[in-house]
Amino acid sequence: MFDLNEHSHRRFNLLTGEWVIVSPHRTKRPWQGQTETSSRAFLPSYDPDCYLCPGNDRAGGNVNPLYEGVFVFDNDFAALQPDVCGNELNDSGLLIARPERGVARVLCFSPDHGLTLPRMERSEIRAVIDRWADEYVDLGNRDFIDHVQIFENRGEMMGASNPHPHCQIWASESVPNEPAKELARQEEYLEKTGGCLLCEYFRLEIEVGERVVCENEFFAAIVPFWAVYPFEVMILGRDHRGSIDELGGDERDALADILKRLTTRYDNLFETPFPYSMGLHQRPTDGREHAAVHFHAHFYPPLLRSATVRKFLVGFEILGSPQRDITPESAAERLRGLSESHYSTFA
Ligand code: H2U
Ligand code: ZN
Repeated sequence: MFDLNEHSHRRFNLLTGEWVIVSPHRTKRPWQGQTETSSRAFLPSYDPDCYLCPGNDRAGGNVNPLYEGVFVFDNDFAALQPDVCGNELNDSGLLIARPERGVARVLCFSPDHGLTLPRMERSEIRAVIDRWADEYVDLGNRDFIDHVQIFENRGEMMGASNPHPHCQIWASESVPNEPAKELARQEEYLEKTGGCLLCEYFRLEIEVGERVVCENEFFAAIVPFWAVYPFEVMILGRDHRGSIDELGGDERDALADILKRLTTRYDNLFETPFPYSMGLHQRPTDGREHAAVHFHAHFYPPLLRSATVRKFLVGFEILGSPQRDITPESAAERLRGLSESHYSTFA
């Protein structure tokens, strides 16, 4: 009998159409790794050398205002620029390139340099969500912008250049690879079944329960059945919404609640600020309806066994397909067992 907890197998990612290899037999007891001594020291509220703190200098002679809530500015080193032009390059169908226009922005969550999402108040996170919605709409409304990607790199391990709580927004002329794959899979499902792939998946996960980390009236944090990263999580909404601007006030509060609770559990896992890349996936902004798209967020954290032992996608994973040892079910169980009070407040 095929046993997901015993036998090597591969799982299908509904959203990308790709497979991940799971090797549960390799770590019968994954939780006996080293434990780190936790650091409860936090960064100061203001850092005179931080280019994101209120009143400080940025590149190119810009100065941050003495902002009080969230603060957004155009990235001084934008990866995409609005004013490139020209034609497609196509040499024998072998060398293909296109100009790509875009806008890159930086969004500070708080003027407080020392805060992080899990240690912010729900009302403060709600203000971030409101701004995400406004930026999605404003940037998406520009005629040359077909997609708005909001994402946060947290921690040096993930390449964040600054610990000040912030995220980035890259709005682009074309739909990037990952959302394009997800769009195709969701459209295919809608066409085949007449239903929404993630509405159905949400219902199934809530019914089964074993991969749910935490939930509230509108949202749940779920370790997806096809997770690649050890503690990968998707935040999924119960109701069908294509983008964050469609969320009502109660739903935005619920999203803030889930973000706080999930990131608190993450920090508590190894009693250390938990690095991750997270981002929102929503409807492209090309003016079409995209009824198939169900708004969600992905969290991809690299840590595996401790504050320093991380998963690397190397070898077979680059050349073949991703692989994991601990099962998504055991990762969810581990996250479920953690407190929703931040470790910095423990006695
Ligand atoms: P990351 O920590 O995720 O790298 O985001 C910080 C961004 O801030 C980064 O994209 C930008 C960098 O280009 N930045 C400015 O826009 N102005 C500055 O003065 C420094 C950094
Ligand atoms: Zn700062």
